[in-house]
Formats: sequence, structure tokens, C-alpha cells
Amino acid sequence: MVVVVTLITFIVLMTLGVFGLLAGGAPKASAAPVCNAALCMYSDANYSGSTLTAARGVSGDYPNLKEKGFNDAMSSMNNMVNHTQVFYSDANGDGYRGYLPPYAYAPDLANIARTQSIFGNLISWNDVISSVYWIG
Ligand SMILES: [Ca+2]
Repeated sequence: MVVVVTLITFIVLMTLGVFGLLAGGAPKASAAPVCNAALCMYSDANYSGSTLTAARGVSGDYPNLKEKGFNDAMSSMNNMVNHTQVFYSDANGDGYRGYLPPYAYAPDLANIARTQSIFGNLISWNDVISSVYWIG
């Protein structure tokens, strides 16, 4: 009986999302690892896989990520400085444009919408970024 009540309580709490809230809720800023650069870009979600770093300013711009072996590869990133980073789906600042605000973390670009298909499906930023620039 105790097991059944415990199980039902567990299911109810899961349904209410209580464990999700206890685990930290929506923003997971603290989950990001320390990035020893102004910007860190990763080939996998949750700051894993291959890493490409960038300094702040023009020297940290990558107009063509193909030259860095990072074209259409980025799945997470974190911005460690008080400047905005802008990224594009194509090289040389072409295509779709997105922003990573100062000190913002993006643990999974698959969850960030780039556009919407004609059927209404959200199309993400995962594995499409081809250029990045610092602004401000
Ligand atoms: Ca691309």
C-alpha cells in the first residue's frame, strides 16, 4: 500500500512538473561550464563536443565558420561578456539572423526557433550557423 501511494504521489508530482522546478526550473544559466573565452561554441548540446572559442570584437568575428571546420555544426554556446553576439545561417552575415545577448547561454540550439515552416513547424538554429559577429 505504501509503495502504491508513493508511486501515485511520484506520478502526480511528475505531472505537475514539481521535480522539474526543484531541478532548477526554466533558465539553466548556472549549468553552463566556465568558458575561458568571450564566446564558446560547441558542436553538441549542453556545451559538449568540439569547441570553438572567440575573443570579443572584430578579432572574434567568424565570417565563414567553414574555415574553422565549424560550419553548420553548432549546437550550444555561451557568451561570457557584456556584448551581444549576432549569428547567421549563412556565411558573411547572410541568411537568417539571431542574437545571443550579453552573458546569455544557449544550452541547446535545437530548442531555439530560427523560423517556421509553411506548416507551422518551428525550424531551429541547430547545425545551421555559418557566421558569427560581435556587435556593440
Ligand atoms: Ca549554414
